[in-house]
Amino acid sequence: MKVVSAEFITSIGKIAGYKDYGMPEITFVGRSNVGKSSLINALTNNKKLAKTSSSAGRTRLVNLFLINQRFILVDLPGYGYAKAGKEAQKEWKKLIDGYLENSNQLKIIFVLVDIRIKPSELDKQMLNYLYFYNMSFKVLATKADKLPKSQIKPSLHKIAVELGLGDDDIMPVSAESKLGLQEVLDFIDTTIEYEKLKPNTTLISTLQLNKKATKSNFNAKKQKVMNATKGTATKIKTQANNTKGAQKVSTKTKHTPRYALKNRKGKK
Ligand SMILES: Nc1nc2c(ncn2[C@@H]2O[C@H](COP(=O)(O)OP(=O)(O)OP(=O)(O)O)[C@@H](O)[C@H]2O)c(=O)[nH]1
Ligand SMILES: [Mg+2]
Repeated sequence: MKVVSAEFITSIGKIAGYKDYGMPEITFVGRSNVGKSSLINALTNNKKLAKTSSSAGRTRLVNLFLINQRFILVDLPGYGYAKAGKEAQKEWKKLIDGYLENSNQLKIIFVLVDIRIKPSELDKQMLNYLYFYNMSFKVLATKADKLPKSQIKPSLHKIAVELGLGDDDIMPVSAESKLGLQEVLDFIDTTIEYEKLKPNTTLISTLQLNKKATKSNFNAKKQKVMNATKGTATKIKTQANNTKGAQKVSTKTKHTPRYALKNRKGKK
């Protein structure tokens, strides 16, 4: 399968906000910082789709992305980020569990583990949970580019033993080197019978309407700023022209939008 389009649908902060879009969902779980959001970006070839960070705890909401107008990739917050504090961890757990319990569209769960790190108790608990509820999953060993080629197989074996799986149940992937990405897409393809899926026209037109609305809001804001600064620019121009020996002021005076000034000031 080839990804030809990827768009952000929505973020959910409370599971009550979860909505069934009537399309297959493919979901990424794993400890914080393991590379879930980066993998979604690499699969869709769009570095800006999901927010990533070198520090753990970046994704705090359930984020949904519409792919090829036919299925949804779901980016979940990570688990096991101790520094986030007990309250935040509890909230994220509620959100992850709530999503797994509530989604009727969940077709595959990709459980991500770092290829260099022994799977944690939380990874094992996640797998037990998925076994218990008979959910389809596949383990992906991330950041494979961080290991020399010769160490990939032995590392996969160690992870498999730790998780009680066969070596073939784990696929190595890398958002950096792109290793395994086509295999992941093909796996999604065969599991959801991609060819048989029809585009969800209601969702697509809602997203297009939202996009248009955002664009026109932006244009209206821009116009307002231009109008507000117009007077100032003319005044400066007149003052400059009135000054003896003044250089000719270009009629293309650049306006600095007020919000840009505000932001810069705030950053100091
Ligand atoms: N070398 C390498 N680095 C990676 C790879 N995937 C992710 N990273 C890095 O790992 C860090 C965490 O990546 P994220 O994608 O934000 O991880 P996450 O699992 O979404 O983290 P949370 O949102 O906190 O749960 C970032 O610095 C990424 O650049 C990979 O395949 N190779
Ligand atoms: Mg993330």
